[in-house]
Amino acid sequence: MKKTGAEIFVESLKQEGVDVLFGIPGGVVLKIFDVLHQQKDVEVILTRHEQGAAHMAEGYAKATGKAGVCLVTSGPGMTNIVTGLADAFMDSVPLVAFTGQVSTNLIGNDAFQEADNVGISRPCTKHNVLVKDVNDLARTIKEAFYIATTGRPGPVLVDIPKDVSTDKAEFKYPDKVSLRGYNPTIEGNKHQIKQAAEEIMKAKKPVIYVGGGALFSDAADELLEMAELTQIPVTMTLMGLGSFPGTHPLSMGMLGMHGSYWSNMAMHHADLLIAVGARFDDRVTGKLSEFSPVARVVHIDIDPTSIKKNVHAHIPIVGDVRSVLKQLNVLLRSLDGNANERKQQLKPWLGQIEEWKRGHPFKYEQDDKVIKPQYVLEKLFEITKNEGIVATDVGQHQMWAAQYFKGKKPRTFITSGGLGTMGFGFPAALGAQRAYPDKLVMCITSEGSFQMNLQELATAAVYKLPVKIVMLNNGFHGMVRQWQDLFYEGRYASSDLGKIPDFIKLGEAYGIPGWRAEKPAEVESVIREGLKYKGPAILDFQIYPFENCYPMIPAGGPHHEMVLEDPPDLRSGAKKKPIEEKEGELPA
Ligand SMILES: Cc1ncc(C[n+]2csc(CCOP(=O)(O)OP(=O)(O)O)c2C)c(N)n1
Repeated sequence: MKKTGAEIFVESLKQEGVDVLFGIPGGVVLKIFDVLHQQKDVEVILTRHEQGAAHMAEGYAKATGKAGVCLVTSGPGMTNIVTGLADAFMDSVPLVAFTGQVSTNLIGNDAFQEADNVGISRPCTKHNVLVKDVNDLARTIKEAFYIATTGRPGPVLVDIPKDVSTDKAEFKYPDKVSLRGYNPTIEGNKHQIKQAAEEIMKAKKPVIYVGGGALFSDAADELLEMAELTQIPVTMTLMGLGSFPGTHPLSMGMLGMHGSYWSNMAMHHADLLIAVGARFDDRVTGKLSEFSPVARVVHIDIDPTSIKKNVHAHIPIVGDVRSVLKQLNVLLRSLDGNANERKQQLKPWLGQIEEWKRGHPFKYEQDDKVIKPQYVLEKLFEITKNEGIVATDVGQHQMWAAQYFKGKKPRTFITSGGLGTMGFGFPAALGAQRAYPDKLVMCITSEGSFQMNLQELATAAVYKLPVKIVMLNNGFHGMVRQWQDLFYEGRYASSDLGKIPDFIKLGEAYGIPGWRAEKPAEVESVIREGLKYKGPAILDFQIYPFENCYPMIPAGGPHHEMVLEDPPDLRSGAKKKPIEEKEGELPA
């Protein structure tokens, strides 16, 4: 029996094992929403903004490794997900976005709510396609999921005109996909892997530098094995956090602009870098001409276009990180005759790293008057025993979360790394919470970012998604204010947000309770109250507004020239403008 395009759409999602999609209806997708409404296998989460839907799908995907799915209407529905597509593209998130389109006979007519969805999304999707015939719909959906989740994952957009959703065709879901020209390499080249193993055993100052690719390929076990076999210290990018246990003795934590002193120094002095699923992003490399000046580079990545893009690789290995590390570990095991000898060989290097660490640990001063953001995060980490999933927004709070919340497990630190999208954190946390309803999910945010998607409080309330919103409220676009303090003589151009709105009252309007801490002594009880509450909750920490995030490599600077603390004139407060209470603003 023939089925409508809308029925084919829903059956195809079921075949892909999709249990939830995020979206908002509109004229051209009403038929699809109507069919979705009449079945129970695929839940529809109605968001309050399409951007929220796209980030929820990303959060779901980042937490599970499965494709996240969103469905929106044509025109403004589609343009509202562009930030989500670009975000997913930069962070290699498997996202399948379905957009409605005007009927095929109207395309190009400037019809109501017509937009060139394929044209607009071309530079920010891994693949996109307009379905012109209902007979192509099932195959196109199969291909979309395949492309989104294989190779280097990424967003795929499928544009479905209204008549395609109402026309009928026989439904047969293809068993497999065959795409000419798309064949991701999985196994690494044996010769190059042997070369890499030899370099690894020879190196005296090696560093394993891990990016998000290690998480996407689920390579945490293989990575741990390699590090322990070779005793090589591991540093992670923001996207790679969680791929290696942050509390492991070989972990150096995050590197880059706000990374640990010791990991950046190790990068600068290394004689060998083993880059694992990382892309040498500028926030990591700093000044390229002075980046790891003496190191030889082994670069493992599934995406051949990432290799040698920014930094020369002496031994390039194209392949799936997990498969390549498995191959490499077999060789390393056979080459490593004497583990003790290996430890002796690296002793001076590991000792040097320890010394850097002891000399310049992460530090902050907490008195009994004003709350420091780092203190809140340390307490939260201690109390939650590193059991939950954290999704962050973008700014200082994101960097502090990366430094102080040393995620132990893969897929528990969800953040917008590449695009740096403020407004990502809260919807992403909701997506992760939908994936794992019984896990503790926290959104670490600040008032600037949170206000970019706060409408999703309604989604949290309606679907009873118990995300804990941990707000490090400094009344500023804090990261912008930090740069203005350091590089613009303290002129706070458009970075002062003030104390508006009152987030506790805002939460009340949505039926979401909140707790506020204004003094350090209140921090612990606010965390405990919020965590005890069964539903979504807002924890509003009124933090010291002028705290700066260190270490910091000034943009374009080399790794060994980190700024470690406020310059003396800043610390004396000479350049700081007092916070004024403005008319119409709510009191702190
Ligand atoms: C959508 C978007 N707009 C602007 C920026 C530029 N930006 C980066 S950090 C930042 C300030 C973030 O402020 P807030 O969310 O309050 O976090 P804080 O730094 O105070 O912790 C801004 C405006 C961005 N990253 N994303």
